[in-house]
Amino acid sequence: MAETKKAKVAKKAKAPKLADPKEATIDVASQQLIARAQELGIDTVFDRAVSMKPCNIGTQGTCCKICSMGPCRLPLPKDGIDGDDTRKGLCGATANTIAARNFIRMIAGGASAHSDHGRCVAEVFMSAARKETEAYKIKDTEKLIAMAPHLGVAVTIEEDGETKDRDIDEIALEVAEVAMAEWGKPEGELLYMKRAPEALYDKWQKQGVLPRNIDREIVEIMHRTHMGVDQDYKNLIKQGTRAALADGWGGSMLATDLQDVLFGTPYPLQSEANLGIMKEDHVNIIVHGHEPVLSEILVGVAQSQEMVDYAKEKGAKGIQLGGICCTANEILQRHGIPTAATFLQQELAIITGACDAMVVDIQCIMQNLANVAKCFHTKLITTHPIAKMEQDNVIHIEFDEHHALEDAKRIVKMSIDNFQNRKSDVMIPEQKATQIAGFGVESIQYHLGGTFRGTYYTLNDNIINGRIRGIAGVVGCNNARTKHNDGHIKVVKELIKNDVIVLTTGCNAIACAMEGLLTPEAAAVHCGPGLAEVCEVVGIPPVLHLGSCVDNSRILLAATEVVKAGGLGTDICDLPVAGSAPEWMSEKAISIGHYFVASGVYTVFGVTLPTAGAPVFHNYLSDELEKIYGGKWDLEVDPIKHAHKMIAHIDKKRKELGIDKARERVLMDMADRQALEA
Ligand code: BF8
Repeated sequence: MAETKKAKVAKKAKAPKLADPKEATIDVASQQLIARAQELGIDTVFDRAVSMKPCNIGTQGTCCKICSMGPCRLPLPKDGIDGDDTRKGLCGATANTIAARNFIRMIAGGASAHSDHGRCVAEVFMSAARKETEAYKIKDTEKLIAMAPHLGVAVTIEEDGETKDRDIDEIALEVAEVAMAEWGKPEGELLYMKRAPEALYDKWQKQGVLPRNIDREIVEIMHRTHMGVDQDYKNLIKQGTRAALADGWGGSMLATDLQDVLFGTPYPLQSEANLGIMKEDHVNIIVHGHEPVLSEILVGVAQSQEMVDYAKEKGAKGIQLGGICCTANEILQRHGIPTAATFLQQELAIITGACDAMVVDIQCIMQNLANVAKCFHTKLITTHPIAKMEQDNVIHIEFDEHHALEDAKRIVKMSIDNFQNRKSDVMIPEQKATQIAGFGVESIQYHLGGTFRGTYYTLNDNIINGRIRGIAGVVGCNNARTKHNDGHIKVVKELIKNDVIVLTTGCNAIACAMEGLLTPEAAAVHCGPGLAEVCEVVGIPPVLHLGSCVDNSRILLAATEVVKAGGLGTDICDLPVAGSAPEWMSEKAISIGHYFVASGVYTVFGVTLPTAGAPVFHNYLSDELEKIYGGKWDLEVDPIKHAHKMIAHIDKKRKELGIDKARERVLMDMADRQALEA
């Protein structure tokens, strides 16, 4: 019988729209697994991005839902605004007020995520300093001694007219106490703000944006954006600036430093990246999230002979650990544990059918993991008291630093026991790439510092002579509204092709690793002649992996070191540098973007910015903030134009510094040189 029109319509309505794998991602491994998921009838974020469209008003930043008279929606009129902007909510809130409130609430979300992560590390640090736990010990005393003075903690004492080194345990305890106080001290300002170049610190002081403590600035955002409080977009963003600075130069920087002291400061090492790192004949344990406090212990336990033997007893050849998101970056940079996936590939790791356990902590964890895990044998284990899931197949093993080893052993054993329960065929893609990771402020100094001066002298010299045109910080997430990794890779390749060295963190770093850009060999293939020469001489990749998203603080400090080394101005905003997040999606990215801008960096985002519905506020974020801090926000969706906006800014700064001519000379060919010599 012929299908009726009604039945046809109903059938069409029911059939979910599916993503075209080749349109969804540039990564072949991901394309294969998206297709596999579709064959198995399992939806992934790529399919959901096709079937659910984003709200047009929300993306403009002009939907106000902070009270129950709304949501008040203030989209831009189709023909734009001619004359006065008369749009207002029920209370009279303008589009600028609404967009600014939403924007700084995103900063509050992002800053609190980074900073609460930092607090958790500080608590573990405190336990280690008090010797309350066997699992954690102060590992890097050199870094402890380097960070202590920035917190006002003395590393020497005067005794009998002599200067003596203080006891390291005493220093650790005092550092722990002072650091913990940074979250909630009743008066003063964040101590790390003085680590910035003096000119920048003075600017912040003059503007009145020095954060008082980390928590207060976030709470004040929630207060100011409550119904009927702050109704001036300039004043609102000023508070956003305080909170963002409290993130970058506070919570995140403390997280990075304390993690380095506890777990070791990263130095370059070799590893691999992409889903091809999983092994069919091994127990695959994937750790995912952000805080390294559990994953650090898991690494040790999974590599212990006891557990490897146990895995062999159960029929596996060994244990393969892999990471997703920033937990991946943390254990990669300190232990060389391979990276399995970026943010958007998390469901795909389970779709391989070979993921025996996925252990998650906090941030960037999709709730749909539980639904995908249900279709396979995968044990999905949540470990953090603030991050549970409602689905009943999720196991919660709450991790506590006081019984860290027992928790880690339980998790690893459970994963091994699950190896024999694999139900379906395993499909692990072949793709994986070699990566060199583990760079930081200290190792850049080692590789690109002066032999005698021990500073960033050689890096500066190469910038001044034009071999390196400038420095870009390219960071941030994936976003399912744009082709996975496409923006990341195009932006980075265009930058290095134009002799701009790239510092990377977060999911951009993972994308670059998957593309093979984190190897010294990539320089000869992808870089302009100046950068290629430097990379070859020094033996570094043109894209330096600086770690997780809290490690964006390493970029701030690297920029500060460049200022200190001299010859390139007196402030971060004088440097030929630019920032970028080509595929951002999280509130943390907005907080990071804003602390970069307020630290003097021209910062370009891809995809979208939630300010389009309030052009006056948007312009304030770019042009007006530049007048105050020297940094500005920008949006550019096209990756090549995006990179060229950054390069244009770098060239503008070179010109202001009077070093633009040097670069022209460097790029002269042999004939030009001979003509010059003649
Ligand atoms: O903190 S880059 S998707 S993993 S938020 Fe998340 Fe974004 Fe990845 Fe690291 Ni950062």
